[in-house]
Amino acid sequence: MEVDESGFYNRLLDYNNILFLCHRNADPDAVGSAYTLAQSLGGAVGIVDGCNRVANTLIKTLEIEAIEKPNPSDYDLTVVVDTSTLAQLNGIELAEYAVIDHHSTCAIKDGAEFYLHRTVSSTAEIVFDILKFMEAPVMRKSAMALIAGIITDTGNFKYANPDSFRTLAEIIEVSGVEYGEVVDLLASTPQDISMRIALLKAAERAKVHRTGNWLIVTSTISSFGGTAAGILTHVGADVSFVGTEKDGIARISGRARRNAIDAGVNLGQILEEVSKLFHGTGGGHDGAAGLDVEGGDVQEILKSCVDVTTTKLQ
Ligand SMILES: [Mn+2]
Repeated sequence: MEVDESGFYNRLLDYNNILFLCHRNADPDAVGSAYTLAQSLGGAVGIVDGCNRVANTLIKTLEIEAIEKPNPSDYDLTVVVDTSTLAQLNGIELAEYAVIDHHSTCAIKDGAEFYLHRTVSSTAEIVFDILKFMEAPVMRKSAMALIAGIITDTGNFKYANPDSFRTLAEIIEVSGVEYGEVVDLLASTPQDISMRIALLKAAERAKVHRTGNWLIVTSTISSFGGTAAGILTHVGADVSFVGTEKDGIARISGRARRNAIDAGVNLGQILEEVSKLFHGTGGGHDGAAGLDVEGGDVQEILKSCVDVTTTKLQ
């Protein structure tokens, strides 16, 4: 059942013991949203399978308590946060669950008791709306976590819209947190050498596919696919796809520049479409998305990503 902010809050009041669960490789939007909900409504933050670098920095700096690999059956309700597919939860067994999400496609809501789904730029913005409805104070650490979620999910505001800025301004106003504090927190994330090597390899292996004046770039590395795809768009790609393969699972991260999005590229839809061709799962945002295929051939999937994207750019 679909609910709005007030419905979401009211339904949560029926449960005592709630787990706010983040997708695997949790990002600041997932962690910040789960943490703020847990603080304001009571409950625990769960991490299904690790965090990305920036989210780890957030957890350390704000001293956020998170349970690694929790068992949903230990809770009355699991609230799946910032997650659009069950695959992003590594197929974990969910008992009774609710969903709060902002991705353009959200398959996981189908099995939920209730869900709050808005296609805004971050889950953090929806969470802030819930706090407003509750007339709950926005505590300092929650405010920092929500702002971090907005900054990272909008790609440093590259994919932001007026509402992202408006919500950011409101959070700053009601919490007293300074924007620069959060920027400093995010900038303190260490860049480790294995990541820098991986990114340089992605650049070295880049293949350029030209269609008209559009450049679609593909590459492969062993990890940091999302970061690498972002870097490729910074150095000239309009759309980039980076494939990684681990434990028999082929994973593609895609990124698109604003001009490609304006020309009709929606990576969330494209990667969902391609994932279906290979019996996998995929989705995300216009400008940043991913897919997963068990036992898939990375090169074949990358080719399909380029083909489908090319048809959108005709
Ligand atoms: Mn998000």
